Order: sequence, then C-alpha cells, then structure tokens
Amino acid sequence: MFKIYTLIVQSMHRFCQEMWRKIWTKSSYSVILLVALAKMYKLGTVSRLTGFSPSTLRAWERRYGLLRPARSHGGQRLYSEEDVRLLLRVRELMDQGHRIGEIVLRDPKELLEGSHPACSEVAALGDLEEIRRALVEAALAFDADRLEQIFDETFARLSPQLVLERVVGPVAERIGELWASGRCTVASEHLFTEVASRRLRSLQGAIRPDPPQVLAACFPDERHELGLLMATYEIMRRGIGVLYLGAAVPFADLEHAYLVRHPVAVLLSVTLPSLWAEHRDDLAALLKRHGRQAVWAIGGRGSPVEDPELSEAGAILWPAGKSPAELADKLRQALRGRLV
Ligand code: B12
Repeated sequence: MFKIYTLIVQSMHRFCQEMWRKIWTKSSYSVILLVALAKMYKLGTVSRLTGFSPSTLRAWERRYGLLRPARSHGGQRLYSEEDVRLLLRVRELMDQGHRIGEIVLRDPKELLEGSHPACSEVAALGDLEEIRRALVEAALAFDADRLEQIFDETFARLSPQLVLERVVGPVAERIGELWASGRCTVASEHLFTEVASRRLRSLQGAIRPDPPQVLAACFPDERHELGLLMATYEIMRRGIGVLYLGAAVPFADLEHAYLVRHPVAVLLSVTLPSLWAEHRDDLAALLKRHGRQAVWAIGGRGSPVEDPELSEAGAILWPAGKSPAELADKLRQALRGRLV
C-alpha cells in the first residue's frame, strides 16, 4: 500500500515538474521576447526617427556593415535603442559636413560618446502622446504661456526634427480635426499655428546659411505655411540657404524672383487640392520655361502622387506622407557640385 502511495506521489511530482518546466520555458521565452521587442525598432520607425530613408539604411548595411540589425521571424530588420542612438549621431555628424565614408571608419563606441541627448530622446518617445495632448489642451484653453512652456521643455529634451515631425505636425492635424467637427475655434488654431511658426522661424534663424540658393513659396492663394516652413528648415540645416517667400505667392511674382536670384532649386507647397487644380496648368507653363535649369520640388497635401507631364518637365512631386528630410537629402545629392 505504502509502495503504491509512494509511486503515485513520485509520478505526480514528476508530472508537476515536467509541467512547470514546460510553462517556465514557454513563459521565459515570451518574457525574453517581450523585453527584447520592447526595445526594438522596425526599419520604418528608425527611418522616421533618424531621417535616413529605408533604402539608405539598407545600402549602408550592405556597403559599410554599418549596424547589423536583428531579424524578426518574418525577416524584418529590428534595431536596438543603441542602433538608433548611433544613427542619430551619424545624422548629427553629417549635418556638420562629415561624409558617411569617413564616419564609418570611426569606432562606434567613440561615436556614441557625447550622444546623450539622443539617448534621452529615444527614452522620451513614450511621452510624445502626453506632450501632444498637453499642447492641444493649452491651445483650447488659449493658454499661450503654457504652449511656450511645453515647447521649451520639449525642444530641450528632443531633437528639433523629432519635435516637428512627431509633435507639431500631428498636433496641427488634430486641431484641424477638432476645428472641422466644431470642437475647436479658429482662435485656438491660430494661436497654436502662430506659436509653432515662431518656433520654426527661430530654428531657421539660428542656422541661416549663406547665401540663399533655394526659393521657397506657397502656391498662389495658399495660406497654409507650416509644411513649407518645415521643409525649409530641413534644407537649411543641411547648410543650404533658402530665400523664404512665404504664403500665397502668385506665379508671376515667383517667376520674377526666380529670374532675379537664379536659384538652384525652388520649393513649392500646396495644401488645398482645389488650388492645385486651379494653378496646375500655370505651373506646367512655368516649368516649361525654367524646369531644366533648377530642381522644382512641389510638396504638401494638395500635391498629387503623380503627374507625368510635370515630372517630364523636371518637377519632383512630394505629396503628404513623404518626409521633407528625405527630400532635403535627395536635393543635396542632386545639387552636389552646383551649390556655392
Ligand atoms: C493651420 C490651418 C490653417 C491656417 C493656416 C495658417 C498658416 N500660417 O499656416 C489658416 C487659418 C490660414 C487655414 C485656412 C484655411 N483652411 Co486650413 N488648416 C489648418 C490645419 C489645422 C493645420 C495645417 C498644418 O499646418 N498642418 C501641419 C503641417 C506640418 O502639415 P502639412 O502642411 O501637411 O505639411 C507636411 C507635408 O505635407 C510636407 N510639406 C508641406 N509642404 C511642403 C513643401 C515641400 C517642398 C515639401 C518637400 C514638403 C512639404 O511637410 C510637412 C511635414 O511632413 C489643417 C488641418 C490638417 N489636417 O492639416 C487645416 C486644413 C488644411 N484647412 C482646411 C481648410 C478647408 C481651410 C480653409 C479653406 C478654411 C476656410 N473655410 O476658410 C482655409 C483656406 C485658406 C487658404 N486659402 O489657404 C482643410 C483642408 C481640406 C481640404 N483637403 O481641402 C484642413 C485639412 C482642415 C480640415 N480638417 O478640414 N487653415
């Protein structure tokens, strides 16, 4: 009897041990996986955070072995927090005029030294929604001081690119939605746009490269300016001077400025599709006259994804959703040798 009892207890013990081992192995895998995934970034996210296009990141991986991202089960690249920090540092060095071929020769550890802001930047990504919500609340309460204070704190912690792309743009959009559904007054929208535009202008003022070689203007009758200010900032921080002509510039006046300044590129922004439709043929005529002497880039929500005739005439169409930073990189490459 005692023997049977011992046998039962022993097999129950083994059964429990086996079950526990299975549960533990499975759950520990998921714990490890969760911990790892919590700190992993997909290629698209890394591209948005650093301003380098996915194709550039893949090319650098092939060419220089810069970063060896892990792979998910499906084969997707997964970058660590340190990878992102390294890329932000590369971005910083390239903005200072260093070439990628030279940067990759350096020791990554040495590169990461002095990149603390980037580290806190990655850590602070989780707070972005909080920041956006606080800005919307401050705009709705007409609290200009609070708006300024939030911007002060945010710009102190995060890079300007990240603030513009992940905070200013989305907040403007959210305020637009609230306005369209009658939950936000034009006054709140104006207040937010004003504070954000002032920040953008002062960012530009802090770099202001010389001499201006690019013209930037909004389409005729187009009063939405924030997108063009952002694109201008991206060009300027790559050391290229921009003559900013602002909102609602008639094409005749733009052409006059073009003939006086002979820029190497022209940036145009159009938000309202109706304005695109109205002025598209005049733009085509303008491009026929000057499209081959300069790069013409047309961005914004009103820009179509494609227009074969305009592309043929030399236009680069950059509709909403495509990063202005990527265009700025493309422009800098296209203009290599033509910039003063
Ligand atoms: C602020 C604002 C205004 C302000 C603009 C002030 C200013 N100084 O800029 C004022 C009050 C003037 C305004 C007026 C109007 N507005 Co408004 N406005 C907005 C709002 C809330 C934010 C726009 C913004 O700044 N967005 C943030 C920027 C960063 O985004 P973005 O412009 O898309 O730019 C990004 C890209 O497109 C790109 N980009 C843009 N330009 C360029 C250029 C280049 C070269 C490159 C590379 C990239 C690039 O870079 C940016 C970053 O990624 C939007 C809401 C929204 N959803 O956007 C409505 C919105 C655009 N407005 C709208 C409307 C209807 C109007 C009015 C017609 C309202 C009226 N009845 O009077 C007028 C039109 C005035 C005019 N003729 O232009 C609609 C447009 C709907 C549509 N598709 O037709 C929107 C979408 C609001 C809505 N939900 O209905 N508006």
